[in-house]
Amino acid sequence: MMVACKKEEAPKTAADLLAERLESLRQKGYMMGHQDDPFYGLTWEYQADSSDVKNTCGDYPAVMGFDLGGIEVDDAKNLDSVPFTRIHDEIIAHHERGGIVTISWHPRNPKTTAPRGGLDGQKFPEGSAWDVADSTIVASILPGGSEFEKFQTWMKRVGDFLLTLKTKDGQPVPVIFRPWHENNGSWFWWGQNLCTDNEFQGLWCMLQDELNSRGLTNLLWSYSPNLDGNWNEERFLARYPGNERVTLIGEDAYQWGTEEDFKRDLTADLKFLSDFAQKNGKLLAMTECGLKNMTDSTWWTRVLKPIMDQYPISYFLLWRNYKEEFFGPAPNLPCAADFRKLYEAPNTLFLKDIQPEKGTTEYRNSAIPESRNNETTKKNKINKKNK
Ligand code: BMA
Repeated sequence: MMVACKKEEAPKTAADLLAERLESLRQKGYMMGHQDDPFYGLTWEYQADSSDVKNTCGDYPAVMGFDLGGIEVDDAKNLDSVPFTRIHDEIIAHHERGGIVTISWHPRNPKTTAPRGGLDGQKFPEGSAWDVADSTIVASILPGGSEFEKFQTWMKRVGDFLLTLKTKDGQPVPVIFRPWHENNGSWFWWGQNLCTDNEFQGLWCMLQDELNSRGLTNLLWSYSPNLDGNWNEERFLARYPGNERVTLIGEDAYQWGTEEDFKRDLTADLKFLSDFAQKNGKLLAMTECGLKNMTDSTWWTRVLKPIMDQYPISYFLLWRNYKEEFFGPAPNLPCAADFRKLYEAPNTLFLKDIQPEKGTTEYRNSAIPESRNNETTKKNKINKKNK
């Protein structure tokens, strides 16, 4: 007798479930994100449960961004002086409260960093990710290069850290992982003029293969060049690692120059990226963005939002609130009112907006506290949305 043999489907990984969650949340709107949100703000640092976003609008960002720069040389703190133990704990805390985590990595320059690593918090440029004096760095860490062995150790340390991102019951925390960003600019040692297209793709694959070999199936890989203004398929594909290696595409888009230039470039780019994402089945995001020090207090709702509203982005991530250089809100800043307007908009999603509704799929490993679900339904903007 012939027995029909049903092909076993591979079980969904934490990254697959995160991709599904992002896809489904996109139907509600786009999420607000903030780099280094729980560590420090404009007037405080390292206070439990504080956040400039929460202190301004009453809710945490849906997405929090963290950076691993420094882990490669075994530093105790990252390049922005945040202890890795703290980064570890806050990543898990944000996941446990139902939030989404994204991680970037600004590794030191493998050729010029001090032999035994660097000093915690070492900054620009010598030895850092921004040290671009030598344009052979990527070549030097690929197989056969002089720094190959060293970089293997560096990647191993990244893997070691990522493997510690587990919930209390041992489940891996899903992470949007975004290495080698802004690679179409030439300010990082992996940038446009610092390596060939082949070398860049070799670099991407080397890291991805290494982390895959560690069993890190919780990483959702994100490819994010910088604001360009001139994308076309040929230029974009030149360094794109390939559809099978990327789940989310996006770009880092700051307004450094005039508002007109920014609006024109961002509109052109999001048109290109959203078409590409749709054609290739990718998620889309503004992986970093902002206006330095919010010199225009209505920038979010007047400049950024009308553009974001037109494209199917999953989230936008404002960069960190550091004293000399901030991109997010804080309660006493002139931009606070505009941020609250952004928060009240029906299509912007904060932490409470992304909690699964009762009786629907659980995206997380741990249950959501009842009270938080109730809070969600009470919130004005949600009621507005349900009308
Ligand atoms: C840059 C600046 C730096 C910081 C780096 C990594 O854009 O904010 O001060 O060290 O990002 O977070």
